[in-house]
Amino acid sequence: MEKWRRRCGHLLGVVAVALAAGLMLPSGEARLSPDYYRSMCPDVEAIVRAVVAKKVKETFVTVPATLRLFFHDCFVEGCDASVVIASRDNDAEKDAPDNVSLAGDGFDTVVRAKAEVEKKCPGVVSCADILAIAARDVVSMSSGPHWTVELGRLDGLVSKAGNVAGKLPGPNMRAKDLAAMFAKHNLAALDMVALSGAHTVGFAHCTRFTDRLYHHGAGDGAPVDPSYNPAYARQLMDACPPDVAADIAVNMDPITPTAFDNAYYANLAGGLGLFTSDQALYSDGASRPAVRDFAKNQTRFFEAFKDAMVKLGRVGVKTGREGEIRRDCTAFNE
Ligand code: HEM
Ligand SMILES: *[C@@H]1O[C@H](CO)[C@@H](O)[C@H](O)[C@H]1NC(C)=O
Ligand SMILES: CC(=O)N[C@H]1CO[C@H](CO)[C@@H](O)[C@@H]1O
Repeated sequence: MEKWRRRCGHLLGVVAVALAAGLMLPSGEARLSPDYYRSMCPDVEAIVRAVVAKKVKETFVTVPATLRLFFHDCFVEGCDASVVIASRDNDAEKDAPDNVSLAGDGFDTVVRAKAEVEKKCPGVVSCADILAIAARDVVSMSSGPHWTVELGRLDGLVSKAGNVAGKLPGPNMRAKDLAAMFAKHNLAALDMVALSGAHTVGFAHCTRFTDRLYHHGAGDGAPVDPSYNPAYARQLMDACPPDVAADIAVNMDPITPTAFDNAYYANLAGGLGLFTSDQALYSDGASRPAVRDFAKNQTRFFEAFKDAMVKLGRVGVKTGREGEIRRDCTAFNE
């Protein structure tokens, strides 16, 4: 509240109303608006969309890479493009072990979109907002839902590899622990289940799940996680032998890997969840009804996903002195 007040202090006429709104809404929410750039950069969404479309055409990886980059950005320091910062000493957020191989195409999308936006409206659109728009666009460009993106985030002033540990979910987490982690960001269990549906596109490196194939229940004579569909487990073992190279990856959705659809949820019911954290959404009785519902009705998955993405985009939004409009998305100003 103190920072809110400092920022709005000069707007004496509206400060009372703003404070009242600020009291009623969770932090961050009151400051974002779909019309934020209406006067400063009215074409920002069209500019970003054109860059994203071109990039998706070049490589599909743009879709999962950009979507995941947005998620990781928001969960560490809030949605403030802190994950985009490149550091000379390899100690920025993106260098943390937990960045778990964020694909370069997500970063490239933001950098290219920023370059185009700067040509039209220099110095007014944040990298955090560009990433939020691009994450929406890649979903709708892979036949997923489209939603209105709230704008007005500033770019953060902090990006440290050391701040990442414990903030991002791991592939071996249980549903209960995932829900607890998402709850810290005002995301309900249902939002967590819906957002996990992002695993309907993209790739995962073998090393992220081979423990389920070769080391499950060490020494009990049943090394394959029994919650895997046996045929799927064999397919994964073919793709990812025990001595697999670190850079080998598989599709996360083995059925429709490049379509943003609800196949992910039907997969879970059939034992085709790649990670423990995916399969857990079905094996846990608390989240199973939502998985079943999304598997049955794609419209309901899309509605829940849109709502959850808007809520994700409100996490830890920076305003006033907490942030800046970066000139170069990969570096702090000055
Ligand atoms: C619920 C907890 C989650 C866990 C445990 C998790 C974990 C992971 C892991 C381990 C990978 C594989 C990374 C690699 O091997 O390169 C991955 C990939 C991915 N995740 Fe998640 N994730 C979660 C939630 C989310 C959310 C909320 C989103 C976005 C809304 C998301 C989007 C993606 C995408 C699109 C990929 C594919 C990336 C690519 O192909 O480059 N994930 N996730
Ligand atoms: C799917 O859900 C939507 C929204 O709740 C509903 O309008 C629609 O009738 C449902 N479709 C089916 C086939 O149940
Ligand atoms: C895209 C990116 O910067 N990935 C980095 C993630 O962190 C590892 C170290 O843990 C780096 O080697 C990667 O370059």
